[in-house]
Amino acid sequence: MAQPLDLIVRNGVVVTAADTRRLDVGVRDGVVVALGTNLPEAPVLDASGCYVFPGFVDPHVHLQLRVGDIVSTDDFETGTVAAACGGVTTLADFTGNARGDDLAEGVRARWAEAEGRIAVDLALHLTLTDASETTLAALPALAAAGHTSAKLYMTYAGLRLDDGEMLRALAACHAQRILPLVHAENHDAVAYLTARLLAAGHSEPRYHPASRPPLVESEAAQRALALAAMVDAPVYLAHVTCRETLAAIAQARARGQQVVAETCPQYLALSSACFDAPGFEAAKYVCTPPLRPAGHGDALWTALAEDELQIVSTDHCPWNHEVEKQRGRDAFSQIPNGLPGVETRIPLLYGLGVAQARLSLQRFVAVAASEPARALGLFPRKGTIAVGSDADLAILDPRGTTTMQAAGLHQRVDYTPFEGWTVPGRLVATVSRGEVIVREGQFLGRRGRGRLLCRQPSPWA
Ligand code: DUC
Ligand code: ZN
Repeated sequence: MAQPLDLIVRNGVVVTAADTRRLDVGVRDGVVVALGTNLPEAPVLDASGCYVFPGFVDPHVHLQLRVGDIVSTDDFETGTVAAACGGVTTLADFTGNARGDDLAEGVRARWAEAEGRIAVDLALHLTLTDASETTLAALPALAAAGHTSAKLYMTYAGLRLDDGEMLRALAACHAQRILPLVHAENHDAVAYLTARLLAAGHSEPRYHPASRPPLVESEAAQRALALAAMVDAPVYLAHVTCRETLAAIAQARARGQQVVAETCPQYLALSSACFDAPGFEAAKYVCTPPLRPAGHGDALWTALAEDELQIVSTDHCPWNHEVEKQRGRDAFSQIPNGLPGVETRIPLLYGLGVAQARLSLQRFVAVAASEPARALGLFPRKGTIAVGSDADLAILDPRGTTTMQAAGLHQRVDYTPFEGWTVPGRLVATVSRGEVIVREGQFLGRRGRGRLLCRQPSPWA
């Protein structure tokens, strides 16, 4: 006799990037083992009237990120609980090594911070803060151990690589099938424009976008793509915000390059008009690259729908407005960069994307689950609902609504940029490896239950 199931998610509409079907999902030992309509008796999670999506994957977050003497406010515990409450069952964060540090030790140290605390599964991108022979020599063993992606910054003192280092890093990643995620902004241009604004007395938060205009991003993106072409390497472009970068991506693809491109809800849903907020309120919207004038967001929605952009991550990097953001009272350049969003990505993307007919259900699943899992080298274990996949599920009731308020969210930060917004759709449950970890907004799981994910190379690497 077949072994009993541990759980059946019954009467829902199962949505993957490929199709939409009315099916029950049978789970045993944390894995999907059956999809059908006549599954044997087992404990039931009723999904009548709801969509059953794959657990969502956020491939770009910064939990307890140290920047100088401050640390982003969500730690591995609060950030992963917030993620779970936002329908997310897999996160990818970054190692925190500085230039010259041992990369393997960087993984070990970051994992030591996360272990025993994470509520959902976690991948770690390597951070390549230099491209020395010693650092690059560590890549084969790390790739073999399942760390198959790396972050390359073109800006930020202490993190950034110059063009020669970019070339060496891109080539070394390519040789090991490590997918390089690139933060593309022209470092020297940011420094020049920032100094010029401050010298002119323009120190308020509303000058932040002018210090990093679209050309700062698109010039660096174009350069990263040109450098990658020289060593035949693929590129994952992080947080694309503007039409100019979309054009650079199209140009690279037209010459045959492999480019994976990501944007974030803040660039889809907000604009630089947020900087009209009075006084220091505007500091809430300081992230890099910055929010863009209205119009860019529409172009990003279209690019997502048409597969010019593949992924929506959050770049979740929360700082309290009343505490850390205050460091920039005298100069916008001192405001810590970053917005919270790990808990609000899926409600926003469903409510503004699917419900407003900007994204099909399939495309929604693709950009928020399947393609991020593919980039991480985790598909089809994560990012879809199929026999053999981890039983990671997010159940959403399209008849409900979600109102976003900082006070009601699990993110540990004193604001949300989406305060008071109400969107169609309501997450009703999150299942991680067969365990119902969220029900009606209540986290029911155990902190520490999350696992560090060892990954295959991405098919895009
Ligand atoms: N920009 C980054 O590059 N990292 C974290 C937050 C942000 O806004
Ligand atoms: Zn980031």
